[in-house]
Amino acid sequence: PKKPVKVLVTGAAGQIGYAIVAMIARGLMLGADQPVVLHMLDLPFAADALNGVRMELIDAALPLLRGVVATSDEAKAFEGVNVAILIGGWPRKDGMERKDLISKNVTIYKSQATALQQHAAPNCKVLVVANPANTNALVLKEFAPAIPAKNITCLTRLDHNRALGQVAEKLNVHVGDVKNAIIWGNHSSTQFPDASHATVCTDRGEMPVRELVADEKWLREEFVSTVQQRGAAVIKARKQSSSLSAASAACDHIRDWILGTPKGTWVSMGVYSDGSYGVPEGVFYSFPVTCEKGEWSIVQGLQIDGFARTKMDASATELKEEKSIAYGFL
Ligand code: NAX
Repeated sequence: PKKPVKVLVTGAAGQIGYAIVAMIARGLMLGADQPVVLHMLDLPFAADALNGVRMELIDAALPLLRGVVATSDEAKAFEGVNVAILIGGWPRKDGMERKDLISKNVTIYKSQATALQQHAAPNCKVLVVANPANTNALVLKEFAPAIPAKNITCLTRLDHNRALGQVAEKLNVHVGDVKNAIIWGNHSSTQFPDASHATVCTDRGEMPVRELVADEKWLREEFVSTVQQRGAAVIKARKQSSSLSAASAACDHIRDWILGTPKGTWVSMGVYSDGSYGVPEGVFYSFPVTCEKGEWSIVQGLQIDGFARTKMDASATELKEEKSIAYGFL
């Protein structure tokens, strides 16, 4: 029998937290044969709600779930964890400026970096979901220098999955047959969703999406803006932000990172830039990656045309701005 893996979910009393803990405890993140111990962190004011989530997990009688820790103490929450999903953060409220959002979250991620470095298992893998996700990941990296930068990532898989979904809808094919979309850049409206390398598995073999869509204007305009604006469209419809799709994407992200991406398939992950594709170093940027044996690597050698270049640079510029705002609060 496998030894249980300890998985931390912060912001576990929130919307995404509520959706993801059940997915993790049912094996959707680490596999159907991998027992887990869930560590759930939320703020003291949410302690009752968090305890309610703990009660429901017990009531769900989940065979893979070998223990639950529900706490508002960071040290206790990070103790010995192998995987950390950081969803807790200061929410964006109406009229709040980006600067204010960054400043509130810098404080939180600075403190969590300390807890991560002091208490987590040595090779802990970290996924930052809370916004501004790329910049929160950067703050975490800066204040947890003992943690290798490659162990810290941020979530752009939801945007990636949205891109696959839009292609599938457009071509009326199964989403499982579409692969190798790319999200470049920031998890924000400057992200560049790129389907120019994506393919669809058809009766005639693997076909480029570009050829099947045969509508460059759709790929450059409607597709890009629909994916960029999808989060806002869900809020408008649901009066609440995406949560089941975000939880599902976070499970996909960790599963592929730890168990590996299928041969010939890449996914999008926000990682610490090494300067690939002319992206500046020193920011967390979303790239196409493949994963093997628990390590991601950036897919190299893809052709970047002038259109893509402009979009990729614009998102990099925004990330550098966010970085300088965040550093102003450090
Ligand atoms: P909720 O407001 O429902 O939940 C957030 C929870 O975090 C709350 O229970 C809150 O008490 C808790 N929290 C706040 N500060 C904390 C701290 N210091 N330690 C522990 N817990 C803390 O938000 P939800 O809809 O679940 O979204 C969570 C975060 O995900 C937000 O920042 C949101 O912007 C971000 N998102 C990121 C996405 C991505 O693709 N990267 C997509 C979905 C989502 O919008």
